[in-house]
Amino acid sequence: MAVERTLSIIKPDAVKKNAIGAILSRFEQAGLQVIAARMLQLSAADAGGFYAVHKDRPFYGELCAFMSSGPVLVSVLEGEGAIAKNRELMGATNPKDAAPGTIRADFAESIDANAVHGSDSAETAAWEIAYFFSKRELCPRS
Ligand code: RTP
Ligand code: MG
Repeated sequence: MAVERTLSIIKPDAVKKNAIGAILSRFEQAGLQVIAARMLQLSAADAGGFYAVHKDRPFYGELCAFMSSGPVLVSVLEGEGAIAKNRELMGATNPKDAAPGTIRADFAESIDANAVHGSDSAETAAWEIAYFFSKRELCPRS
């Protein structure tokens, strides 16, 4: 399987719960490496740009308000099949549907406050990584 990179966000609800370390540990235990990370407070415009793909969806306004409601941790995860592996670790979008042992099953409150974001394709991952990080901020091990 190819080595990939994916963009992860630990969302405001999980940051408020002090779960950053617990969530990053799950990525590392699954063989993914954190090759970039930054804590930041998104503005509503930052969140709106990031989730522009959803701009016509009914939940867009709430999503942008939630994502800018408190600090987040954005990171880049690298590893074999990183995009699908991260989505698997995250679990379903709605925590009610998330498999036991997934991050959303264990840390998410609701479909809105669902603890984590992960890129959904290689194309999206490249765009999302560039939204937050410059090339020189990516620190692969080799
Ligand atoms: P994410 O982009 O945050 O990783 O989540 P996802 O791929 O699992 O879900 P996506 O369809 O991309 O939706 C982005 C975020 O919007 C909120 N959402 N609300 N009320 C609703 O029906 C609804 N659907 C989606 C969720 O917080 C989701 O994570
Ligand atoms: Mg998505």
